[in-house]
Amino acid sequence: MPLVPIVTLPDEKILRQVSRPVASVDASVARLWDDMLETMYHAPGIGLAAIQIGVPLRLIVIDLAKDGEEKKPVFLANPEVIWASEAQNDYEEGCLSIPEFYEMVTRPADVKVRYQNRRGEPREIEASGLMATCLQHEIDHLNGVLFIDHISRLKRDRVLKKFQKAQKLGKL
Ligand code: GNR
Ligand code: NI
Repeated sequence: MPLVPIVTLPDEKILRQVSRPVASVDASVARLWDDMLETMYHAPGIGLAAIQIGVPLRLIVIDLAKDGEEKKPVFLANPEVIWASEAQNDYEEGCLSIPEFYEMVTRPADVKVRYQNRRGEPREIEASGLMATCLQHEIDHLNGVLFIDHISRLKRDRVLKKFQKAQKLGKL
């Protein structure tokens, strides 16, 4: 199973795309999920959206297992937030598409997400804590939204500029 390069800033042409739903969870989707999972584990990261490897489909993988714990990957197709709590939570977020940048983000503390699993069956998951944050972060990716869109404009513009400059200097 191949490791796939992760798309990073300043490549907003890819990262800002709105991904399209998968019509059916078939063998090609399973293969893509497996490539995403391997790429995510290698990075390492706790979640990955297909657009981060350049594929504009509404597919996510998440695995919150810590180093040395048994892996428990979750595969989600066409995920939708169907409920979000009023209560908010702050979490210091990072993103494999924005390497080495971390900032506090406020989001709903608890969410309910509807999706299709690896067999194409409809499922719902109610999540809190890091899982709730990660689900929202990944679903944002499917809509072309990055976590820096949830921080101040000053900080966002600063990080965008940094990546644009790094590319111009041949450092990306
Ligand atoms: O690996 C990741 N860690 C993380 C930490 C806090 C909030 C969100 C995340 S997701 C990120 C991987 C990633 O970029 N997924 O899109
Ligand atoms: Ni991300």
